[in-house]
Amino acid sequence: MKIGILCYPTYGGSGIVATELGMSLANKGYEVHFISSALPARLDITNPNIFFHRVNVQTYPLFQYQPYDIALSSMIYRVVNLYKLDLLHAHYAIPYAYAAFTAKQMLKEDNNDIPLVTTLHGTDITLVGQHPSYKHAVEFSINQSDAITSVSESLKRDTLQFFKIKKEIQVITNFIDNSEFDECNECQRTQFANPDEKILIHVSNLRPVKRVDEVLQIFKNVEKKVKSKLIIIGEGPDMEKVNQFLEENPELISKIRLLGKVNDLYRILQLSDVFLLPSEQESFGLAALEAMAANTPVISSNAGGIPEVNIQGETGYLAEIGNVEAMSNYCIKLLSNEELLAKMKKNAKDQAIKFDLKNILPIYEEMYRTTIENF
Ligand code: GMT
Repeated sequence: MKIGILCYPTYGGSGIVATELGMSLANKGYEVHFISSALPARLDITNPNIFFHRVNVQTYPLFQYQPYDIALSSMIYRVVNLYKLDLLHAHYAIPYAYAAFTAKQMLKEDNNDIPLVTTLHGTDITLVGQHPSYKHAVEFSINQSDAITSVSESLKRDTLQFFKIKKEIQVITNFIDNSEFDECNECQRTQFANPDEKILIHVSNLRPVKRVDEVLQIFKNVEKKVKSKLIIIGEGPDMEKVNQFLEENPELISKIRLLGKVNDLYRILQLSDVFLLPSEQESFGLAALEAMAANTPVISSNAGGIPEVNIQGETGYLAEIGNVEAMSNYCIKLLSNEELLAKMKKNAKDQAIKFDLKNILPIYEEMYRTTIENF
């Protein structure tokens, strides 16, 4: 089977899921074509079954906004024709499902239409997609897809609540490849903390929805009771809030490490004792699942799909969005009790194993097969 994957190339969760899915399919012998504005961050282009097609946007001074979506649909049309693809898989309605619909119209002119699967990841539904500038186009392109999947039950409910969807939405949860988290003998905790200190970690693109100010406040509360360090991984607009916090709390400067974007994320997660995710919105929380796969329990808000991943009192603790005090207290409770921490680390790993790639990949393959059969 030849599959075209349309995705964002960034470190964001949707790009990671699309890339990991495509690479796993390629390893099983599928021919996988990535169409994106840049090489996806984790894509192994040396795999002979993987192809990458960069969307080529012509910049022209006449245009205030360069027409990316037109270039994208033209590229989809060309790749389907040239490589005789069997199926397109769009990760995000905006702009991927929308551009794929346009490409399909062009392909129909050549009697070469192709089935389209759209996977909803969250921001296109719960945040950007609801804006009147996009809403109708998002709803339209979801309805024009031949199959629709959502990464959590919560996101499916939100989609049905906010849009008039005429087709069944299949929940196929995000996944993790636990084999990438094998025992890390070279992990050096001492690089980040003294032996008597605990390590808290937060990983995100530091958008306002991630509430990094609460991460910092939780750490400030915890640090008063438990000797600890905080690692923040990622870059984004709220880095300014981090810098402001450090200015206001200079005594914490030596206790907070800002690592930016890192390549060895999994290794650093394996050194950590607790992952903080106080998000305001999270369709799934892939970052939490990655932490659990690294044996790291999660203290989070109960936003969106997080409770489907992080189980209260088992793999970590959850509190209402914005309840910094509760999240801080849970953190102190967990980090002050070695027995509890060890138990939760094990539970977190067991939960990650339930979401293993081995269990989820066959569901995607079956969905592709039935979508093509019913087309
Ligand atoms: O929120 C992010 O960090 C990025 C965002 C994206 O668009 O890639 O992530 C969304 O998709 C991920 C993969 O399905 C989910 O794990 C995240 O929860 C979801 N983010 C939101 O819903 C805010």
